[in-house]
Amino acid sequence: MRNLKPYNILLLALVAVWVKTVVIHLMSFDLGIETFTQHLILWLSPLSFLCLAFGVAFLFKKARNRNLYILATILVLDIILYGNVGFYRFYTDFVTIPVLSQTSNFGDLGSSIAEILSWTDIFFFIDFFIVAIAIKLVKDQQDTFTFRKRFALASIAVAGLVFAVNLYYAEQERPQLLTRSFDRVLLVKNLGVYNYHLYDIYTQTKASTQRAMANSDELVEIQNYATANKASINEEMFGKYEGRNVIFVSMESLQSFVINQEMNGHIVTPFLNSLTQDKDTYYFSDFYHQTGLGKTSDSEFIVENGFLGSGNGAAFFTNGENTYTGMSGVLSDNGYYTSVLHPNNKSFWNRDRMYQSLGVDHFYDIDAYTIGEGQSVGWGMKDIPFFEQSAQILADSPQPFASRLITLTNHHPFELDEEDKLIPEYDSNSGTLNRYFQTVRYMDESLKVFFEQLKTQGIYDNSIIVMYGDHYGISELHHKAMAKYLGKEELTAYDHALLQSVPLFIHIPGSNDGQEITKTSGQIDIRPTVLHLLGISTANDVQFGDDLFSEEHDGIVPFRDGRIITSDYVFTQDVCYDRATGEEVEKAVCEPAFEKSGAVLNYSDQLISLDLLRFYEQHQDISPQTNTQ
Ligand code: GP9
Ligand code: MN
Repeated sequence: MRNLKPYNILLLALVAVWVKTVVIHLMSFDLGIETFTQHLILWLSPLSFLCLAFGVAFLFKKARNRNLYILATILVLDIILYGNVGFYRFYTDFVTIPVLSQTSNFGDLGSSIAEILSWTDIFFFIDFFIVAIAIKLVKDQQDTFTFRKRFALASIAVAGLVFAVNLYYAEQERPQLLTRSFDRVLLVKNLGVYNYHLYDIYTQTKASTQRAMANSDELVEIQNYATANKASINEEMFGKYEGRNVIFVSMESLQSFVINQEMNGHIVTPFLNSLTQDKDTYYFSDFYHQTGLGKTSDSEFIVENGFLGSGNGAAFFTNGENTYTGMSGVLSDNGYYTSVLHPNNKSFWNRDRMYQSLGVDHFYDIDAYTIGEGQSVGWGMKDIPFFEQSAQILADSPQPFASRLITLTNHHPFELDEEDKLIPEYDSNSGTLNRYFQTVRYMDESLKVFFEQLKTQGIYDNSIIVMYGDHYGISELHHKAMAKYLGKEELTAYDHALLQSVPLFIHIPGSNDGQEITKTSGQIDIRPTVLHLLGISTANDVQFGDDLFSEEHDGIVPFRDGRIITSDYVFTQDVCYDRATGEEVEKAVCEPAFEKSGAVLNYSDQLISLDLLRFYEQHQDISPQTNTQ
């Protein structure tokens, strides 16, 4: 074992950096590490990267060079970690590569630098000093060891193993961490700062290589398609509500199957049910969510842009720095004050950055709210206090405003405090579905409170309120329980497709034209519908939605996963079903919908991954090739 002595310094360096890294993760970032597994992940997460980084040291034969490499490595890692701590103190977020290139952001930081840094921060470099002193004290030991390369290789193997175990536990904690969950706090919590940066480098490099190859011709083709397939406007509705405020409410996990239904004799959504009969509400009863991995953020993306999110992840995260022609930006350009109100941490779904790209003027995140005792459950602030405080924020906003409010209580795992349970649980084998009815009932109550508050605040009459379910709440995993509730033997792929229906309400006080609209439609249609009601043209927009009030609305709804629903057919798992009978029919019957679905899916992906809307300004005056002219 004498031969291993020269590597004592290496071992000391690894342990010192490791322990220090964990302590700093605990002390300097608010990662919400509570359970045993979360602590285990925290300890595991830096180790794989450190094994790799320090494993390279085995390749240096001379102790002097090896020690220099070790010290340099520690210094670089210390600077990275300390850089993140400084950034976090100011932004409560982690550094990303695009952020490093946005030096203008750092302007805000200038005067605060002195406040952010403190002399006690020297602690962040303690590992460097410990190892430097140890190197001074220990006499140079020349390496006579002959297996250096094997040790270097072994370090890679250990790193790989540790990383696999880390990922295993992280997946348990947060399923689909790398594909679905794109909150930087969650990434750092589960991967550690060093691996998080590797992941960031990987995603950003991939995106920028694809982007660099693109040119404006690709946008011209897509814009031609969008223009040629645009439904005509409804002259009577266009501009009818010009100048009104618009309040969008994204109703968390709300599916249509609870609307106008009972659960063991209990009405689930009394307030929303009343809107389905209301003289001032258009209720769209065959409306579908079109989200993919980005869940809530995808629904926001679709409503803002009028095209689908990414097929490979959450566009909010993978392409948050793109140029977009978001509805918020369009409304801002038309004199609106645009905002999003959502009492969650601002980095969740990369919202803080993406909202800038979409042209949102202000994001009221968790810091804009006062969460009193008993006002928080599950994922955060309860919907009722959220709506109460939000109504005040809206009342204080410059008018006209266009604001999106995103609810939170009706989120998996659907938890409630006793006093908020207004109906009992359901009695199936799925606790998730059983509790879902209760949280939906609570959210329905919160919407009633919101309407009352808007009236109290005097902003109700001059507003349009657009409310939609963001995505499904009950996944196919709960098919047995759902079958029981729906009174069916079992659920087929056809049933699952139709269960993706979420409600859409367009409530226009004083319109006196309320009705149920049964035409088949999807989230992609919200943008042109709302802009047209306000008298804003979408003739040159690169988007694929159709105005819901247009006579020409085609009623083909493409899903992000390739499923298609039309008023007559459902296409899922490569099978075509007739909606009149629910029976399987020849695939050819569904074929007319394939072209649109394929185009919307592919073009949406291209617009996102190639960042094509950065070419938009130059090309908005092109003469489109239309079928109708
Ligand atoms: C988080 C909330 C829920 O801020 O929007 O996100 P989800 O998990 O539904 O996508
Ligand atoms: Mn959601």
